[in-house]
Amino acid sequence: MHIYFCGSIRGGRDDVALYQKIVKKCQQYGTVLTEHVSHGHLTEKGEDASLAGDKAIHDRDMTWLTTADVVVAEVTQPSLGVGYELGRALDMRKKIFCLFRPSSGRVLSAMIRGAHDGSLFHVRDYTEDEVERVLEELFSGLAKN
Ligand code: 6IA
Repeated sequence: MHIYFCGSIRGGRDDVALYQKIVKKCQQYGTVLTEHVSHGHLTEKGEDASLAGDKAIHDRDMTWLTTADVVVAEVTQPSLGVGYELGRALDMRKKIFCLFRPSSGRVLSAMIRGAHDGSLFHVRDYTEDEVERVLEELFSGLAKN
C-alpha cells in the first residue's frame, strides 16, 4: 500500500515529533511516500529547500499523490500546503484520513471538518497518547473494505 502523509512544513514544525510517530506506525502498513515531512532537520525556514525549487517540490508531490492508495494528514497545525493536498486528493477520489487534536486549543477549519463524509473523507479527533491505536483502527478498517 502507498501512503501519502501530509503534515505542516512552512506552516510550522511544532508537531514534528508526532509526525515521526505517525509515519513510523504507517510504515507497518505500507510505503510512506512522503517520509521526509517527518524529518526533524526540515524546518519552516527553508534551509532544506530543494535546489530544484518549489515547482519541483509541488510537481513531485502531486505525482506521488496520484499514486497513493490512502492519504493520512495531521491537521492540527494549520498549513496551506496540507489543505491544498487534501483538496487535490479529494478531487482524485482518494481515501483520506485527517487527524486533529482538540487539546491543542485550536478549532479545525470548517473546510476540513465540513468535508467529512464518512466515506472518502474522514476527520478523526484524537489525543497524542492514542495516536497508534487510532492508526491501527484506521488501517484495519481499510483492510476490511
Ligand atoms: O505549506 P506547507 O509547507 O506547510 O505544506 C506542507 C505540505 O506540503 C506537506 O504535507 C508536504 O507534502 C508538502 N510540502 C511542502 N514543502 C515540501 C518540501 N520541501 N518537500 C516535500 N513536500 C513538501 C520544502 C521544504 C521547505 C522547508 C523549503
